Amino acid sequence: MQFTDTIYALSSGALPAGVAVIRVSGPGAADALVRLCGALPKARTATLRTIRTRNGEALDSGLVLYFPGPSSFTGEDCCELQVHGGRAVVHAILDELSQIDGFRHAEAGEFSRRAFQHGRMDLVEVEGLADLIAAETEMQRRLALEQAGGGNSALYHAWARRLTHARALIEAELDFADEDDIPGSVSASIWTDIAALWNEIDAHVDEASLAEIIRDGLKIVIAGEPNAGKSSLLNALAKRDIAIVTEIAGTTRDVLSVDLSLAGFSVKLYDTAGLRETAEVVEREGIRRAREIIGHADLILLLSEKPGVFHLDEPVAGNVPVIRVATKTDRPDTAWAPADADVFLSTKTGAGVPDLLQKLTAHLPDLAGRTSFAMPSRKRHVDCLRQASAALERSLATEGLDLQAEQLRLASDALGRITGRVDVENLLDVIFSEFCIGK
Ligand SMILES: Nc1nc2c(ncn2[C@@H]2O[C@H](COP(=O)(O)OP(=O)(O)OP(=O)(O)O)[C@@H](O)[C@H]2O)c(=O)[nH]1
Ligand SMILES: [Mg+2]
Repeated sequence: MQFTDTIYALSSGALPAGVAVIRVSGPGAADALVRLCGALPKARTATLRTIRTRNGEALDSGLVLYFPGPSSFTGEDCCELQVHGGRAVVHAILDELSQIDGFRHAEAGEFSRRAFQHGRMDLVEVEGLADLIAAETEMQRRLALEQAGGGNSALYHAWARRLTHARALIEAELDFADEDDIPGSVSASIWTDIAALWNEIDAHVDEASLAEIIRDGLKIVIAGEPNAGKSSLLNALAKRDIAIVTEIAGTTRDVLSVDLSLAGFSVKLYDTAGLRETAEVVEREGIRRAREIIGHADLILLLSEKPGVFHLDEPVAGNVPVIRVATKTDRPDTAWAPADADVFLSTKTGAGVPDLLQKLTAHLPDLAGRTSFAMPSRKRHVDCLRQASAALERSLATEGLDLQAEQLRLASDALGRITGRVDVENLLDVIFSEFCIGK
């Protein structure tokens, strides 16, 4: 695909900044450099130049780079201007670019979209790049980097190649079925591999929940009776006064949440309304919301200020761990025995908070020693992988080579949709709109 217009945008972060990077891509990129900075600099070499208006007035000086297509980020001729990150400097340069015929400001994600359309990145890599830009924790970075660097794509391509091989063998067998000297069932050997592939895809899909925890964070819900000290704990862990704390039982009504980073993982911590029977309308709605979020928790911190009342009426999925937390242990009037709770803490003195953090960390996925982070990180991937898996299952259960081959083709198409080799036009707007301008 050939674009006739040239796009430009500020690709670095908010102004003012030490340096701002303005990116240009399209057929006019080289001409723009000559017009703004004099002769075209050597390809892919940072060169110090004065950037001028067409009347010769200096706007700034900075490093300019020229990346001739097709081996550039977008696959087109590109250039980058690394200038002083002042608002007026950047606006003056963007304004100068806007005066050039065929030039326009880029839309969100448009550089990446051009890269995809010129075959420089596939869809999984594009999504990985969006995640890498958004990554806030170490694990998110590793997950996104694997994907942006082509780790997942390589896996899907390898699977697609195995399917192509299998389909070729079946075609051969169908073509020569009438000839007696062709040994029967050339294709028999492929079904062992298809069964193995089916298992591999299912094992890969099983990792989606891990990827979800890495990407979206582990959901930890603080629950318990009114006044147990739930909001105080949220504030203590967040190290900020997020939730209102009072001595009145029933203070918290809405579900509040805060994002924390714990041992490289993203954690979403929720504070909820204290659970009790009440006729008060607002509090009842708060308790309904609390129950709802408890139902979605990956881990529950059940708080109580006195022994013997760790009680949760809510249905909790069988495998969701519940940590019993004794609160307000600084108060001399309550006697706790070691077996009464899993963690003993006081947000007033800070005692027990490190122990709680340690126990939380123990519930995070163990990724030590893991070398590959190729996991399906989006629902879109999981949906396609499930379709591929279902088609493989049908191929193994179906009688008749041509019907089986048709199922293998469906599996292959489903894999192709993940990377964007197969009909994804309708998806592109959704995927690229996740990007900000300049990416
Ligand atoms: N002594 C002592 N008091 C605490 C501690 N933690 C909380 N409190 C007090 O207990 C009261 C209730 O605290 P909150 O954090 O609002 O309790 P909550 O569980 O969020 O209460 P609801 O939102 O009403 O369900 C407040 O007066 C806090 O100051 C603690 O570690 N020690
Ligand atoms: Mg509260």
